Amino acid sequence: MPIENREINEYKLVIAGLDNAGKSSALIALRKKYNFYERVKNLKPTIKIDYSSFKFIETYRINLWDMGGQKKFREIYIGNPIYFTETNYIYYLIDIQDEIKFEESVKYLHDLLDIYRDLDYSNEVIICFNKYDPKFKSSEDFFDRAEMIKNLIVSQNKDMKFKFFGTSYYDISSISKAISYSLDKLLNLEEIDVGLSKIVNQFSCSYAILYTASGLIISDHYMDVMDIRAFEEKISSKISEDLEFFQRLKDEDAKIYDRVALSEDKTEYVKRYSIISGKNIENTFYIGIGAQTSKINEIKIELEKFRKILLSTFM
Ligand SMILES: Nc1nc2c(ncn2[C@@H]2O[C@H](COP(=O)(O)OP(=O)(O)OP(=O)(O)O)[C@@H](O)[C@H]2O)c(=O)[nH]1
Ligand SMILES: [Mg+2]
Repeated sequence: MPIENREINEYKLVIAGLDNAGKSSALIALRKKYNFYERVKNLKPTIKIDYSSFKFIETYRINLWDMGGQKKFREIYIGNPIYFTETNYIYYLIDIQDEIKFEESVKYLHDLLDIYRDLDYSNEVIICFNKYDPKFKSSEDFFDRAEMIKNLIVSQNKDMKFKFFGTSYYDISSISKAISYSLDKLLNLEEIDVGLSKIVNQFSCSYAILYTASGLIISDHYMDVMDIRAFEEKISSKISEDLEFFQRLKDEDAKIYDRVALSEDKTEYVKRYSIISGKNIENTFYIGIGAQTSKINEIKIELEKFRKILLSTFM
């Protein structure tokens, strides 16, 4: 079958919220992280929606709609529900630091929910209490604020389902957790996500990351909080380095499918998987893991079992 005719599944995620809620920042963090270099363009510059799109693996494309939140734009969207058709998941960001705007934010959310009701949206509405920076994690005041808004939203919209997250640009995994929630459901990645998180917990790994040959992260779990800069320095450069390494091996036709880097008591291990789908499309995946050296042999055994999960997900 010619490549052009291959079926690509398209998914639409809408990111909305008041101006200054941190939508674009969260997406920039994700973009760096997921490395979706593919295409970033403005759909309609006057209306200020940033549209970006990335191909997850060969057969899936995710389209992200970043709905600029200034009042004049909100009015336009509310008057033109067409923007929201065919949404797979709506993410609504509320700036948890900006108490003065809570009322306005809940009001805009309700306007959007009315539109989604008419469109028969049936997935969960994902609410992110954004700017919930690590330093506020143990703050009772912030917890109470979030609970208050949560109760308000749930009690006034009993016909809809909600999922709540606390997110921050200063904790990259909080953003990826929120985005993974919908991707897991849309792309059936739940088994992968659970499997990888189990490995991290069982072997106290500092990280475990599943990514593709283009460096796109499919699932990642960390022991510690990491902000976007730390992520850039550590993980992102590690991924490019490992991808280069495996590319060189491939060029030389070497049949080597893993890599170990030792440093004192820590070891970084990477394993390459090649999964051939039913349509004869080859998808290459890598799992990178950081752990104590004494645990690496057991981890290798676990990772061999992981192949089964990849096969069942991507066949
Ligand atoms: N403390 C903190 N500040 C953040 C966070 N995310 C974003 N900001 C700051 O919030 C401001 C607004 O961020 P944007 O991402 O431009 O907000 P937006 O929601 O895209 O705004 P519009 O495009 O007008 O709708 C910027 O100054 C960011 O640096 C966060 O997690 N924590
Ligand atoms: Mg923005």
